[in-house]
Amino acid sequence: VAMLFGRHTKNPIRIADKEVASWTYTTCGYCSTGCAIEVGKNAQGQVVASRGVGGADVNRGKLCLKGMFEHELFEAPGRGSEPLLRRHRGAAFAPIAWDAALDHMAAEIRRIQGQYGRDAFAVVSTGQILTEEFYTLGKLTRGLIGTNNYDGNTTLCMASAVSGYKRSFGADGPPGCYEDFEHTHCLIAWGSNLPEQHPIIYWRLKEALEKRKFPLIVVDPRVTMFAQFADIHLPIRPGTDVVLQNALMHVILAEELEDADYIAANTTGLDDLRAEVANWDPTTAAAVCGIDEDRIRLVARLYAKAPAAMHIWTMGINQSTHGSDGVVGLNNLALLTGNIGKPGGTALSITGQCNAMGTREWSSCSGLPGYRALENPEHRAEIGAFWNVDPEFFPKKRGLFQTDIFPAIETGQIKGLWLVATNPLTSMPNTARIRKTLEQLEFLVVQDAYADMESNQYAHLYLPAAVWAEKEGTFTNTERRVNLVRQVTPPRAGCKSDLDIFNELAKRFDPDARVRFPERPAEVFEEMTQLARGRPCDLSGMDHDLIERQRGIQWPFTREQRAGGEIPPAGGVRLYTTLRSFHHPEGRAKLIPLPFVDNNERPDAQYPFWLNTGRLVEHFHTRTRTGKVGNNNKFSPIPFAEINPDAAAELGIRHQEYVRCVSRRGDALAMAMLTPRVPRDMVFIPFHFFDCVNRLTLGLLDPHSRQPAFKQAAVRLERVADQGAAARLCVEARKY
Ligand SMILES: Nc1nc2c(c(=O)[nH]1)N[C@H]1C(S)=C(S)[C@@H](COP(=O)(O)OP(=O)(O)OC[C@H]3O[C@@H](n4cnc5c(=O)[nH]c(N)nc54)[C@H](O)[C@@H]3O)O[C@H]1N2
Ligand SMILES: Nc1nc2c(c(=O)[nH]1)N[C@H]1C(S)=C(S)[C@@H](COP(=O)(O)OP(=O)(O)OC[C@H]3O[C@@H](n4cnc5c(=O)[nH]c(N)nc54)[C@H](O)[C@@H]3O)O[C@H]1N2
Ligand code: SF4
Ligand SMILES: [Mo]
Repeated sequence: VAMLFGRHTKNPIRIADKEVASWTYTTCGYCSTGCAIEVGKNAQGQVVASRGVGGADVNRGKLCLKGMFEHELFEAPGRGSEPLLRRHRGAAFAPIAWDAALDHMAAEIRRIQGQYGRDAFAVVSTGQILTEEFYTLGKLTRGLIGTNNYDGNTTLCMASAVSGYKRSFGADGPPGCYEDFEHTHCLIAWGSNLPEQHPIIYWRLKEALEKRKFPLIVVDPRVTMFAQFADIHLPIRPGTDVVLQNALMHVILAEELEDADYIAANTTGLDDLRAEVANWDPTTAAAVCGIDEDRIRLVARLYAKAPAAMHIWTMGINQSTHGSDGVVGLNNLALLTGNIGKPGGTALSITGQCNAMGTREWSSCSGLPGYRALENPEHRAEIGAFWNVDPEFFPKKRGLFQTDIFPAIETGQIKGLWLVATNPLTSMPNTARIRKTLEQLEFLVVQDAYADMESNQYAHLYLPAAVWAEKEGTFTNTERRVNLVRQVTPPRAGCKSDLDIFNELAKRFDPDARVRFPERPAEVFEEMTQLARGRPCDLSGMDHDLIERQRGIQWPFTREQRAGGEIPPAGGVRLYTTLRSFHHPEGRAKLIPLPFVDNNERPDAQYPFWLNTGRLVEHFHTRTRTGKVGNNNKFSPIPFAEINPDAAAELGIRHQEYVRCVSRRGDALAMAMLTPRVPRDMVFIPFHFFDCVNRLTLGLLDPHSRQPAFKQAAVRLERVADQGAAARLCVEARKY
């Protein structure tokens, strides 16, 4: 036995000494968990290591495998090193100096706006740059360039959560926090694969569960890692979460399990909600959502009878034609049972990208900074005065969403596009269509840390940006915690920080410097604190140094709190903790009825499988970063499709053979991974790979949030006769 197990020699494993001479505090730039990281440099100034920060409340010293190797991305292959210009479509890129590049860009923006109107130039940004950069881009776009077609990739991601929070509570902003795990008595997780996508939030949950047992219920059509850890797994039929929510509310109201006092004091709309959910008795609902009726009753009782109960959710809810409704449904459930604003009682949207919150709060994408609205004349006047811009220059309502900007390029309404840190040629639904759309642009600028990202194939101008901790500034995480990214190393030679790029461009639109554009991130933050006062996302008590000392501070944290000597996180642990503190009239939240319309593309004889898409723990999005980090990429260097073994047997598809997946939009090759994780009528393909699953997706849009239903489409599977050719296509097509 000793020969078979354990080490064969007594030599201890030695971890190579990285000879770190100094550590710099920063915050992870991948997911929205918001882990505090220290990056180590050796005596020669080389970046050699990352480690979790022990004193940081979020991660308490831990990191997931993306954070652990994050320092490797500074020098990863594919980084840009100089601006590149293509004189005409199809021409090769040629280097161009920064000044000339930015002059050319400003001239092209002016030409397009002059020729076709101000809104013919669109800006699509991201959830992955610093808040100070978002704020500056917003000032440039709203205050100087003046296009209303300005949005972010967050429309692919958090738009439904934003929309749902606004409809229910009157404002955006997740009301809960990770600490709620320590107080809750029942947790329902909807369409979230927490152990893979937010490993450190999952670790916080698991720690809470080890101290005190409470039921964990996971709603997901796949048997994810999270579902495997759950007490109850509800394998819902894709796209029908709203039906399950209505049935849960039906049971709660029928059995009088609601919190009548809370409802009377804090909400409006109970009668209309009651009338709608009356239609959704568990028997009726079970036939639509595929969850056994007794299970529905059991879960409703567990949830409503718990002294404090919470929901968390991610893309299984948001990325749906009922995304916004699904969020409202979770808010309804929480309001009916008085589970908002109390420890362990909340509806906490788990955010996606590291700074998806920062863009919601400060980028002016859908409005004006500090959660202000273009539709509100006072907000326009206030920001106009503060920026020294004529308020009449601002549009009076928000322009196109990101998912409507691309069709507007097709129709010729938009002629120029600036992509900042987003890669739609891989991440949008139906990428063959996106390819044709990008081809139509008169001028496309790609501003990205990596020159080899796919959308750059269609760029006229490429601007190489600094990445992550080559810059300084803040990110806001899922629980509204503002944390600091300190500059660890200067921008790679030839690259500029996004902030510097925005500031340089601002000079070209405002030669007299009428509008102030501070150069240092800390000064930009200081300016933001002035606009934050009195807003829901008030962070006026914060500054960069205090944020670093506290290892992140949750908003709201006001100047008054700081002056009064309150130490963070005194301010913003939870929102809506007091009577009628919502943002709708009278401080009441709205209970909103949710009729269900089944409008997805669904499996049929020709395309018999549901196509489900999502992520893997080792990769981040379109792999511009994790694809280059050996310790991430090695786990899944090529695309694969999870297929149920019974379905595969019927089609004669063997494990690890290549298969062709076909939808009404196109086809894609992937390796078959036979697993009972997916039901017999479903295929799951991660979306990290270029020219793969998003060639197949349909992406019907949610009517409120305009977010695509990335997780519902129909496909068929075909055996591939020539396995060698398929392997070559799959392997060789991957750049990394
Ligand atoms: N490792 C890693 N972590 C990440 C990211 C990454 O790329 N890699 N990206 C970050 C970002 S931007 C985001 S948005 C988050 C996303 O985090 P998650 O939303 O947790 O990840 P996904 O894999 O997209 O989808 C979650 C689950 O939704 C399920 N689902 C599909 N259809 C339905 C449905 O109809 N109903 C329900 N209830 N569930 C359904 C899928 O089966 C899947 O398991 O992750 C963040 N964290
Ligand atoms: N089928 C399917 N498709 C999906 C999803 C799904 O679940 N299924 N999820 C959707 C979701 S939730 C999201 S969030 C999107 C993500 O979609 P994208 O935003 O298109 O994906 P990323 O790969 O994160 O693109 C970010 C880009 O920013 C660059 N970058 C990183 N840091 C910096 C920086 O500091 N400055 C600059 N200028 N560039 C930088 C990266 O190199 C990368 O090219 O994908 C969506 N697409
Ligand atoms: S959990 Fe998210 S924030 Fe934390 S180390 Fe991993 S990727 Fe970074
Ligand atoms: Mo996302």
